[in-house]
Amino acid sequence: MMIINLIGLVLIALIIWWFWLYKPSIPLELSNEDITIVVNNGVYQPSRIKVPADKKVTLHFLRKDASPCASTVLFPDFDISEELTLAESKPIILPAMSAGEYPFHCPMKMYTGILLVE
Ligand SMILES: [Cu+2]
Repeated sequence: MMIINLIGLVLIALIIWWFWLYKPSIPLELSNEDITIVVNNGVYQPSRIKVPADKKVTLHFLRKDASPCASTVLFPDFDISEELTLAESKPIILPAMSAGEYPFHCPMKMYTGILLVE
């Protein structure tokens, strides 16, 4: 009984670590005109995106994860909430932004990313 409880606790800890604490160490900064962000395995790839200030930017979200978690992406600073269709590239047009950091994420913040506007 003890052992089973312990295994359960370890699993819960792993799940929390994966979804909320784990930050991939891969270089994830991208600055480009045409940015595609792949939504898969609990991460946006890339998840740190450099974009120029005072310019409209289009991000293309390509969702590969079938879980409902991956189906919506939010940009809270701009009141943007977009549905992503599985295996389709969805363009999201962002307004011209002033320099700063703007997060984006799924409704439960399991998927998280950040826009670095400079
Ligand atoms: Cu989620």
